[in-house]
Amino acid sequence: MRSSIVFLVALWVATTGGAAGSSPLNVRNIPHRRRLFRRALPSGWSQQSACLSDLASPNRLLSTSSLNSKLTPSSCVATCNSQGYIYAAVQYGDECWCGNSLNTAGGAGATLPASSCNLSCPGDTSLTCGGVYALTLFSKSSSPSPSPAPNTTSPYTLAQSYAGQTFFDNFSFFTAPDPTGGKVAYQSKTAALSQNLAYVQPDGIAVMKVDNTTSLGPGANRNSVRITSNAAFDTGLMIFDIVNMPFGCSVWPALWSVGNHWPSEGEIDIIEGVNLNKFNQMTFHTGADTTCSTSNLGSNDFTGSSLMSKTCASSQGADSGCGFQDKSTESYGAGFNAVGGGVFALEISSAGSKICAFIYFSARATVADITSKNPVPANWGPPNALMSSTDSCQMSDVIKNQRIFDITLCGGWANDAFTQTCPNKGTCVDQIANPSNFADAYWKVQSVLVYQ
Ligand SMILES: *[C@@H]1O[C@H](CO)[C@@H](O)[C@H](O)[C@H]1NC(C)=O
Ligand SMILES: *[C@@H]1O[C@H](CO)[C@@H](O)[C@H](O)[C@H]1NC(C)=O
Ligand SMILES: *[C@@H]1O[C@H](CO)[C@@H](O)[C@H](O)[C@H]1NC(C)=O
Ligand SMILES: CC(=O)N[C@H]1CO[C@H](CO)[C@@H](O)[C@@H]1O
Repeated sequence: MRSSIVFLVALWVATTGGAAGSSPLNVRNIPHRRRLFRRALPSGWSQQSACLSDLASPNRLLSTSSLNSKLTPSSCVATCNSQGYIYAAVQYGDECWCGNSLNTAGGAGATLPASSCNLSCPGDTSLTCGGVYALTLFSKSSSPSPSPAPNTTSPYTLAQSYAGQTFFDNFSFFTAPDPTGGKVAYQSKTAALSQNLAYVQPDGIAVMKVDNTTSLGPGANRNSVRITSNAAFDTGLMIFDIVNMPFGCSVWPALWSVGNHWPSEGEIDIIEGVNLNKFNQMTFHTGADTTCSTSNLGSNDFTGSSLMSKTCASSQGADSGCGFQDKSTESYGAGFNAVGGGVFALEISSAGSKICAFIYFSARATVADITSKNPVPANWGPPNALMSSTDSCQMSDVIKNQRIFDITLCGGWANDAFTQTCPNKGTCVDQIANPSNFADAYWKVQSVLVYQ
């Protein structure tokens, strides 16, 4: 909730499983009349090129050669395969060349007409075994072994369920002034229920909203809702199934978890944004340990955009945390609501003293093992945001997390970003008076499930 950074945006198009195009076999260089090999090649091997140029030493395309008075392409490939090489080539009739890389530095490896590989093989004269400084190349595919079947047994069991008519029973309603300086008056449970700012629909979906019916005088605070779970969790997997999220000019919603003491017990922002932002921002804040960092991550470890700050340790006045921005417009605001929302998962785990926390988002179209309540995060692919600590970053820096939903209005971030994200609308505070500005400012929550 305390982060105040807005950064690069990039459009991301979800890939759906379209039919993979089959690449046509390149038949151009295969000689018509003469077969290259008759016996099957060893498993994983295939012909890579019909005829390539070679050069004299030291510019040979492959590293190792042997002579074989009974040479055929199959016997050469078998020889190279048995010696652990990934390339094989026949040349000059009786030469078998092997190697693990192609040395093209001197210009060897250029494609020649297939007719240049026209010398017959001594082991079978109906076949060709290259030519003069001309070779036929074979290679072993790099990953011939089939990958093991994924483990579909969840490491988790369901510990807490917030859903349906009892959704609000295990949350407390926060009524203090907004710590982020927002122009809101957070309502008690009784007041929120009586004003229909918090209720459960007959279909079991929980709603939390900003007052969108009352006209206010200048400078007045607008009624809103902020709830905190009674239970706190150090580790586990929390799955939030959200049907609709609040957005709009001056609106600053967040779904986040925080410990009892800030920042020493950490904070994780799962959904956060302001005004008309299109992309969700996710942020990890830890206590004072400055070795908690995201600078050790590789760019393929997560799918979001890593924001500027990579030091997760947060304090008053230096509270950027380790931020990530989702690349999908389905992750936030109008784009999120248009697809019926989606599922966010927060996993906090530890391996020894190492902490690993990630946020995973899937727009409405489902993750089967989440739907079936048998979640296996290891099968989901890279998360959208990730903090995976070095050994020195202590687990105790992000513990005792509680979950909070809130919708604040204006306040630090929404004010600062207002003219940029809601141009020509005056100031953020100007928005507060008119209730029609808050028609879209509501959460609809299917469930919050906590697995441990
Ligand atoms: C084999 O190919 C080489 C190079 O293209 C050519 O010079 C030679 O005449 C060919 N020999 C036969 C018998 O086709
Ligand atoms: C599959 O995952 C479960 C839960 O983590 C674990 O208990 C089990 O040993 C795993 N099975 C295999 C074959 O790795
Ligand atoms: C208030 O918001 C609700 C959605 O929660 C919407 O259905 C209703 O039309 C809004 N009312 C006004 C007066 O904007
Ligand atoms: C963990 C916790 O607070 N559980 C409570 C949730 O609310 C129900 C009542 O609806 C209680 O019975 C549980 O103890």
